[in-house]
Amino acid sequence: SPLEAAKQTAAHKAINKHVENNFVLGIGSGSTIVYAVERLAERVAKENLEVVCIPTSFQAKQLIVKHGLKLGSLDTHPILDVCIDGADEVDANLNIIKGGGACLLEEKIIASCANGLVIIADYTKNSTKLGDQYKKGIPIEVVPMSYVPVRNKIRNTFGGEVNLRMAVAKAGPVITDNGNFILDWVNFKQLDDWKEVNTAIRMIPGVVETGLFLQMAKIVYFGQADGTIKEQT
Ligand code: DER
Repeated sequence: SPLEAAKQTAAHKAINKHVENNFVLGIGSGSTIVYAVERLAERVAKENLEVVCIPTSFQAKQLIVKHGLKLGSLDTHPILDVCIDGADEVDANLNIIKGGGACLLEEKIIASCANGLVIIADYTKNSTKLGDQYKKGIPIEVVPMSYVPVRNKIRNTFGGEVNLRMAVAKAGPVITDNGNFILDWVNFKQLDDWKEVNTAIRMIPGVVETGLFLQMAKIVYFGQADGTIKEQT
């Protein structure tokens, strides 16, 4: 499909351009990253590259192992050369919503340890203001016992609606790789400067992390349906 082709185009571009021998690279989560790991495995085999991959989720770890790539961790590699990851929406100021796959906590930690965060996405993620295109809300990871007061505080302070993310293949709420719940904050007011709101939300006791990756990416590759790539820096 054009969408899958767009994901693959962006993924291959990032791997071809941002991975060098002896690199330590963060591997993101989601569906677009699958194409990136496939291309990485090709390059490692063809060019006999030495790379260590640091996962941002159980899914990423499975991908790394499945493709026979070297698995590392922050214990042995606390500084990464690059982190490559997907996104749910990117605004005109390079503010990004991530967490559609409920992996935002480790994604943000790994991204923060990398010398550069490279985002790969299909054209549907290219937006002007957060919330224009992506309607599933800003994910917020919370400690399970706190989700009701946290939900109420966000709703009362910032407006919109806040929903506990329920699982599909499991009864009850989604449980993240770190044993937490995800709240999705929908119908929020679309802002230009998200820094203040993000900090205020993160200060609420019980909030672990938000899916707002503000000015963290150094470049975004948007794969297009016609096989070309749009870049945003
Ligand atoms: O959950 C996440 O943060 C993922 O990276 C998500 O933002 C991108 O998922 P996709 O590549 O399947 O669209």
